[in-house]
Amino acid sequence: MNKHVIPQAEEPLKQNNHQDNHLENIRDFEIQDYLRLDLFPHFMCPGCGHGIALRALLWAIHIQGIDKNKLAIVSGIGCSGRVGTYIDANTYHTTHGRPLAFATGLKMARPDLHVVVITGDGDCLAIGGNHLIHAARRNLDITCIMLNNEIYGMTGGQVSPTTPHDRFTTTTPAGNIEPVFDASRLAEAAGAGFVGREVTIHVPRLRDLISEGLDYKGFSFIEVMSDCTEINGRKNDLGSSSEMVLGQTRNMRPNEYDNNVVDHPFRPNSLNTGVFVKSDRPEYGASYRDMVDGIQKKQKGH
Ligand SMILES: Cc1ncc(C[n+]2csc(CCOP(=O)(O)OP(=O)(O)O)c2C)c(N)n1
Ligand code: SF4
Ligand SMILES: [Mg+2]
Repeated sequence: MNKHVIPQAEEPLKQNNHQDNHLENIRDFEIQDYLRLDLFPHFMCPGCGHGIALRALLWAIHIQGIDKNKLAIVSGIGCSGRVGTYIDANTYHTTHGRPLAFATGLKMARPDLHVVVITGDGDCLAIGGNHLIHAARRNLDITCIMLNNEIYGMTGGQVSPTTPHDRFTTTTPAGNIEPVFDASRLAEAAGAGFVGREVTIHVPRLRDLISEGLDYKGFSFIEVMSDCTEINGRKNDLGSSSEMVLGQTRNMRPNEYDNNVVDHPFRPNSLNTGVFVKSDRPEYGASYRDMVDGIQKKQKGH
């Protein structure tokens, strides 16, 4: 497709008929159909979890049967943000911390597009934290994929709001003493209609979580526990990339085991996985359009 042309506005999105061919779509997924292969080789370090998350996202897009001409990927700055530029769709690589603000404008102007934000823990929770809170509060129909590698990867490994206690970073040379921000609980408290978390080691579970988030009509926040092998891993002796990915299973507990999780200081029972919230809150774009319709009818004297 021509990546520079954004199609004209049409009716707001309608439900996909994806349910019927769900299984077929799982099987016939070919990742290269969704990538800008002319940009390869990509920038990611070997073993980086962001690549696994990208695969899961593209697979979910395929399962949902989303037309690439109707897909807008909005990303911020960071290794996470650069991931979006490899997707063969309408891509919008914005400024650090602001992809949700750009995505909000885009979705309001073009309700016919599926708008997906790819952001990082620094991008979304530090400089962009305010935008996350308000995007969740409004419940506009955007899917936000936050790649949480617990570090500022792109800029060489500074501490982020999700860096675990005692972790060494370039800005915490004696170990991090700040408590950890729980992004999913923050999004939930702010009102996000759909919230879920998954690890990259379980690709089918991650794919299905993202797929459910894409299908949700409202603000869906999906926290992907990713790994920065090169910076975070090396500095903290976390082992090879496969050891880091396997380590995710030690820290995570599926949601259904909620009553049986092992407490961990600064991560008390909170890093479970699965769908945490799926509500029927009104979607902001639809409410806004209804309001405008009402005003216009009144002005016309109906
Ligand atoms: C306004 C502004 N401030 C700071 C930066 C520098 N900067 C670029 S990426 C980044 C952090 C990225 O971390 P994260 O969002 O977690 O993404 P990751 O690289 O870990 O995937 C920072 C601070 C910038 N580009 N713009
Ligand atoms: S620096 Fe870290 S986050 Fe960035 S590509 Fe390398 S491993 Fe991934
Ligand atoms: Mg990060």
